[in-house]
Amino acid sequence: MASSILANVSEKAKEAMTTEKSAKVADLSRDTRDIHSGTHHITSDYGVKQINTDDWLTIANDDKTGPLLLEDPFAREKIHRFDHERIPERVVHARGAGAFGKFTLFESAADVTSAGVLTDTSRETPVFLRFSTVLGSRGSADTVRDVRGFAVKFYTEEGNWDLVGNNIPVFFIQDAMKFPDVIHAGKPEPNNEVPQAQTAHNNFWDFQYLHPEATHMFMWTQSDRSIPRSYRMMQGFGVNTFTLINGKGERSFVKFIFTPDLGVHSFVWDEALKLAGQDPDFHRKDLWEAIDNGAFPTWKFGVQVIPEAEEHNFEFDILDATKLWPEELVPIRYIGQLELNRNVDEYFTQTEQVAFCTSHIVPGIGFSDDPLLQGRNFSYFDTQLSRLGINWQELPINRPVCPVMNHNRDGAMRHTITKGSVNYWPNRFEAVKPATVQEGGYLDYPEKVAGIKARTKAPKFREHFNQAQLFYNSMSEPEKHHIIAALGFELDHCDDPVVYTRMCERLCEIDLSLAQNVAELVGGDVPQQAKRQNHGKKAKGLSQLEYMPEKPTIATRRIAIIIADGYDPVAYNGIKAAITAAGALPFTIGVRRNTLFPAGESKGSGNGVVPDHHLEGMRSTMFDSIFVPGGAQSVETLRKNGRAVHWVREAFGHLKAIGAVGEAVAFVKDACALPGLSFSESSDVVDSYSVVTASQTQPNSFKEGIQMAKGAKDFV
Ligand code: HDE
Repeated sequence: MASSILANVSEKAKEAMTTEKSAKVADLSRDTRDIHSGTHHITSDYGVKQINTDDWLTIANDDKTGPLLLEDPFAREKIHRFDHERIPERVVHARGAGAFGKFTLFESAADVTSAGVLTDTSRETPVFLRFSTVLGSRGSADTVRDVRGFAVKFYTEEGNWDLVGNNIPVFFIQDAMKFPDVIHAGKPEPNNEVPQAQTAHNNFWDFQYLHPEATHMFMWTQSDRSIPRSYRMMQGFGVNTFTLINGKGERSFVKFIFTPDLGVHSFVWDEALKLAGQDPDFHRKDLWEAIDNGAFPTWKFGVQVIPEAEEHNFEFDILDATKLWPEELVPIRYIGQLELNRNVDEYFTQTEQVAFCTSHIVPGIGFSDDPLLQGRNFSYFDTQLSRLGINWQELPINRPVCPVMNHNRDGAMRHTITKGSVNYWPNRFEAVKPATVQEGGYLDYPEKVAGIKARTKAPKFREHFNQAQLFYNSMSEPEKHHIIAALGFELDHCDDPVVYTRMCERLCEIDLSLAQNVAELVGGDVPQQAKRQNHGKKAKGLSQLEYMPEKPTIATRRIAIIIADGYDPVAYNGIKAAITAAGALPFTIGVRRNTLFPAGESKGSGNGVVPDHHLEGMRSTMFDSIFVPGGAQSVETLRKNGRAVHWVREAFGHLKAIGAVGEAVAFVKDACALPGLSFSESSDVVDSYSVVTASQTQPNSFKEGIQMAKGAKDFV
């Protein structure tokens, strides 16, 4: 890792991590052992010290190795433990990355809820957040096109509140009963288990067509939202409609939203595709490194609230999870902040064993009759039983930080020892009794329910296209292009004409030019007429261009500086200082990882730089931007190096900011030259939301560094 300003922060961060313990981290320390503290000997699980853990007990002769003895308890234990290391992976969201953090409030929401976590501004509530992809197996790649999970466990003083959200505000289906179908259709096909972690196949798109309610959501998944640059740069949405109940017993409907302070940013598709092979752990590492470096990611936490009396005032049903609540109609009220500030100590016991349940709510928060939520409330507890067993809530990562006491008992692997002679209520000792509401007991909202038992939904659930149009209309031009290209890619992978032809017809219900463009690309019938008039309306907050950080920043971005022997040391040191001063991460990429020497110096001079990586070890895709310092000899070497040229050209193709000084300016121009495209035209092409150009964002500190670099007037 390159040295950077963050290296200093890192020490502070690490100190904070060890000294400042949240209630949850303190709680976990009861079950934590540290292999680095003190001197330990290897023991068996039953505590006996072992003298040899490499050789199975055998009957040996001087010149002959004999059969192994089954009697060897150490060898058997080691193998048994290994044989059973795996537990079933999650049926969806199998691949994930998690971290600890805290939730704080800057405004009380006491007018709408009595929940302590949403009203007490003096509290710091510990949280654990697990990000995930949905479709891939545990070993699949991070950067695939997919929805991302955003599951937050709030360890509140009144019990655990699990807000199990996604980075997209709506869902494919309206009723939980269809969940197995949508997931089966998206997962690998059953005959050959192909493809892995992809929606680009016949079954997925077959399902999308046959379920018009999925239309709005698939437009989101075909947008840049489903290829985020980082877990730190995406929004989180509770998706379902929950309720809030205030101290006066009044109920409102609510949606929960997290918006990242770093802004919402995405890859371009070609980057995401390549990274899936070049660095399948890209997002996992990105999160880990940021936290480890003290660059703690933060999100603003907001609520959209609709008073109970206004439930039916909208043209959509507010309990339909395929619809969002446009901000123009229901503004977001940001009331809190979520910060991630501590990496896990062990992946399995924390990130893998963490288990969320939408049914876990605390006083002041309730469910609604959203049919997707109601089904989820059943499903999550159920899935933990097969993944972790009935006592899953006792696992250190899952147990609450407030007292837990009840008459639930036994079950496989029960851990808690409860003393006393009764395990039922009521009992003659009045031991362990229900709480009153005043004592903090959960009061179910007395909702009046009446109706006919039937498999049906309210009429507004039958409209599926208005918000798909709203979403498409609200995109900027580049975002629209990306959606067309994404649909073009996905449907190109469908070889059944029924699937792609029908899908082109479906697109015609959203927008004629969208349908025409995609149909041209994938070989569908190019429609001449819209099947449904586009209403032309737009809404706030849907285009991710609206989520640039308040103060544009390149902090935590990865910038590669490419050099060979004979590089210009002034330019090199200048740009490195500038990048560091802006809080970004400079990585020196050399033609080799052995020391490289600046202009005028050679081996033995004692000067030079040891690159972090060499050109073959990394790819431009792993960096947000690249910079090439001058130095005649260095630039000449790079010109002759196909990989170096490819780095520059590829970064240019991904619309990244490319910097160069001195001799390197001509090299960069030549490497990027495309027939028919002059450099001055192309230099204006900046994917402003996937890459923030350094010069735009930190003029002062950046300029200072640049001024140190020779040839600043030629800076590209
Ligand atoms: Fe999930 N979902 N889901 N889901 N979901 C699971 O629970 C389910 C839905 C989400 O990091 C499972 O513990 C049903 C919407 C996340 O551990 C399972 C329905 C949203 C995670 C399950 C949905 C989500 C899960 C699998 C349709 C966004 C990962 C493992 C009604 C709001 C949590 C597990 C983690 C995981 C069921 C739809 C988000 C099987 C039945 C909508 C982030 O219980």
